Amino acid sequence: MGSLTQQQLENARADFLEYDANDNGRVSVEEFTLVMIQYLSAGSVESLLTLVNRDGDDEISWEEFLAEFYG
Ligand SMILES: [Ca+2]
Ligand SMILES: [Ca+2]
Repeated sequence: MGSLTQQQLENARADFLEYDANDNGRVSVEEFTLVMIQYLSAGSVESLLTLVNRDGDDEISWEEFLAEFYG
């Protein structure tokens, strides 16, 4: 994650915020699911969530997002 350029970080941040439907700066598991379910089956979304949401709480933190998609 330390090897990302400033531009990559900005792109990642923009991607992250696209999941944040209620604009509170955090992406809940529900928000993430609502986006992903448009592209993946329910089972695939669930599998993806177990990978991304490493600590198993009810939101995808910025760190979790970066680690999974840009790590
Ligand atoms: Ca949110
Ligand atoms: Ca989490």
